[in-house]
Amino acid sequence: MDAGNLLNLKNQALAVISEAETKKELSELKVKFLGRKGEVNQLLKNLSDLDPDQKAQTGRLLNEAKTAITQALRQKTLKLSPAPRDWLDVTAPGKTFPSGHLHPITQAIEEVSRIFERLGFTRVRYPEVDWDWYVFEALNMPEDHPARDEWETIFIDAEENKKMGKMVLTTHTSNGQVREMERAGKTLPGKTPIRMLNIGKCYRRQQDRTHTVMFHQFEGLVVDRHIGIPDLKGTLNHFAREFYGPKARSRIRPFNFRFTEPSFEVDFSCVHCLGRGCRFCKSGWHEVGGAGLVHPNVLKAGGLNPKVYSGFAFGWGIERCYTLKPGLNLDDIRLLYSSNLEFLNQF
Ligand code: FA5
Repeated sequence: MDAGNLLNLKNQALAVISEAETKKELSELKVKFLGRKGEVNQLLKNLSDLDPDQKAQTGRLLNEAKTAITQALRQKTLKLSPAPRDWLDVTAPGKTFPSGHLHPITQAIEEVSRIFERLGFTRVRYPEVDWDWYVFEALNMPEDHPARDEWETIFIDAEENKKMGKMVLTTHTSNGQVREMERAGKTLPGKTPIRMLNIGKCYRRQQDRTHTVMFHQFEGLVVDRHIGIPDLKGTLNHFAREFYGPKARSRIRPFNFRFTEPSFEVDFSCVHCLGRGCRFCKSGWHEVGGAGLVHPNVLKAGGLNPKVYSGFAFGWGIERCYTLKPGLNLDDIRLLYSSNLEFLNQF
């Protein structure tokens, strides 16, 4: 065995390996050249017959041939293996793009509007920066009347108007009452009735778990001939059932507002215990706002004759009404305006 024979063996092996077309052929070639009784091993066994110089040189050449054949076999095996294809699962759900949603209070405003629209109320919006006249004076709260103190008003640094007084950020949506009477008087002379739903932002200098500086109210105003407390009570109960569920009820308690007579505080039954009293509500009821029959002085300020017309009005906080819904149990309304997406994404 000389170096030339070894080179031949190596070249012959590399040639047939490169021409092999199947994996089966390759495994046969592996046995033929590298197997226990294969050609390379046969030659290795014969090494002991050689003299020491030849032994070293032939051994090195044999190892080189063995390495080259092994590598050629590995490469050709890879070539004959089918390339892994990109996996496409046509049944997998598609990728959805994140999309936003309406703020929970906007959703609540929509829901409240739908409930009253079905009763024939028309949604309106009146200024959120308004004259003292519409916010207080026309509502039977003359300047310096102590009742004004409860409204923790934010005043605008603007020129005063002789008749209308100072400008304020509206403390309640009741500013829409006289504005609506004026509008109805102009556009429907002699044809009042009014069924108004005024929803807007309100502002007061208050901030704690149940109060925010900016909040929303919705104001209902109905004016017609022969409107009385049963009309108010029926409307309250209808809203309670539609907004909180068929078993919900409303309750009115005597109170004092300058612009309604008589005046009431309005409660809705607790959604958890339906008025029996539980850990969540204590008394069975939650207060949401005020209501009453429109005061004759307010009708007069709106240009309507109190001997002909009567009406009822109510005004509630949207945040307050919304947080009493079943399953919400939100004990700090400031979270609604915290821009905390982890919280808001739940709605
Ligand atoms: C009023 O604002 C009257 N205008 C309601 C009214 C209308 C009475 C028509 C009669 C006829 P009051 O100040 O109680 O009333 O506020 C009503 C509701 O607004 C409260 O019960 C509460 O739900 C909500 N509210 C008041 N202040 C805040 C505040 N700072 N943050 C959040 N909600 C508030």
